Amino acid sequence: MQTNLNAKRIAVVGLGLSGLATVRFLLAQGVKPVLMDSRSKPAGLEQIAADKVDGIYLGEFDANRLAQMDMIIISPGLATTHPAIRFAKGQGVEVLGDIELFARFNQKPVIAITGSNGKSTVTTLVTEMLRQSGIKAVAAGNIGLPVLDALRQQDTEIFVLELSSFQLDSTSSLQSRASCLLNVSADHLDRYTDMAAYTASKQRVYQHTELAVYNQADPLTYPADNPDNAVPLAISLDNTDYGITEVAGQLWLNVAGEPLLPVNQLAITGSHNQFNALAAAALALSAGASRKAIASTLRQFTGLAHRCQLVLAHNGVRWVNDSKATNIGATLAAIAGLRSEVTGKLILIAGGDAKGADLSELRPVLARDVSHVITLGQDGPAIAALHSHATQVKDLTAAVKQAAKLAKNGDMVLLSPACASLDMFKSYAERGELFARAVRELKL
Ligand code: UMA
Ligand code: ADP
Repeated sequence: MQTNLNAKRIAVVGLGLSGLATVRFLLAQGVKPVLMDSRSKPAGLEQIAADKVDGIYLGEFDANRLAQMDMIIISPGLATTHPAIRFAKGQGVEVLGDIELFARFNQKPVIAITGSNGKSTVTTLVTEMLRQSGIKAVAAGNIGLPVLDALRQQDTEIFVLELSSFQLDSTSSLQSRASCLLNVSADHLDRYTDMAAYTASKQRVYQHTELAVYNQADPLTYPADNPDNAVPLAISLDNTDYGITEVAGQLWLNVAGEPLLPVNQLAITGSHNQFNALAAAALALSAGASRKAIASTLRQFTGLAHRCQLVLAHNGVRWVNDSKATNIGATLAAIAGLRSEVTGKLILIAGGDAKGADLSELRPVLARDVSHVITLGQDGPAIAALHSHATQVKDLTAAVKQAAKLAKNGDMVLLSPACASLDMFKSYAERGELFARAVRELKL
């Protein structure tokens, strides 16, 4: 379904990475959009020549101006429930996101991946499995490359899209060869009214798909509504077709009912990553990847930066950067995956912006598996209150120094914040880099 954009008055609302890509796309289509951003100086605005567009409006959104549009293309960082957007919608203005626009112009097959955690890992794995099979695959969406920039790459054979709940909220006609909801755990509850609303948003990934890959161990991922009669495919570590099986006393990844490779040959660690590997294999296989390429990718891929990454082993202490753990589910997975590898104490550094989550879900695991918690950021005190050995510090450098005082031979210090970084850092990546630098300085 293509939309004729030319005769339309279009506003691009939000001028971040995806908003700017949308503007570039519209200009290439011969459309002169109106641009709006609630910030007074959105970074990157200088990339747009003011005379090429139909006006740039910064600061509070003008609902009446929005209501004069035919179409609003809204950025994922802005809720579709924003009062000015809601008002315009009520006046009959069409509101959609960059993924929806992509869907209306894209002609290539799509694999769509969402979930509270593991999206980037699975998206990267699927893309690499396809590439190693000789298929020109491009990863785009929440992983970083805006989909409308990706659309310009003419020789792409398949798009592997990482989709956030925010992106799914403003998408309605994306067709996919296969899609996957990896897991649902509390996240973004500062934007959704409750878990049911957040889950419903994640479930949208199954809307128009041929193969619905879900997590058998997580009922919230079961395709609830299946309008296009998608084939459901269950994945879990104890599933017989896509799971872990024993072959001659050794554990193997079983893919489509046949052993693919021994678990100890996987380059990524932790049971959550075994699940990610199985989900990626199912998705890649559905898009034509070979079993050989799937196995070789899984042998080579050592994981993305800032996800349970070993920064330093020094004086018998291992320092692990899991800065990408921006919600409780990710931190629980990191602790579950790493605890058995630690002979001594596990010291956790956590805290930041919890995005409205109920942090008390961490309490039993902290009590059982973590010896000391060092907390920082706006929701640090709430985490500190969950543990009898907790220290609140002013910043990450102080956290590393405090951990160095506590850690002994055999211990692990894990940065896995269970919170977004934005109260103290530009991004989770900046937080992880600062942690790694502070840790390496301990050796000097
Ligand atoms: N903002 C305003 N006013 C505006 C527009 C945006 O204050 O008028 C704020 C937003 O609230 C947000 C920030 O600016 O804090 C960026 O928002 P955006 O919608 O402009 O974001 P983009 O730069 O376009 O980046 C988005 C995704 N970001 C979000 O959804 C918040 C990126 O995912 C994605 O890589 C990019 O599009 C390309 O597709 C990042 C992310 O944090 C990694 N995603 C969240 C997550 O993974 O938890 C959902
Ligand atoms: P996302 O893109 O969804 O944020 P990532 O692959 O970047 O996911 O991983 C983010 C965090 O979630 C990391 O801290 C990682 O250790 C954890 N994680 C990865 N896969 C899973 C999973 N399947 N279940 C729970 N946690 C996971």
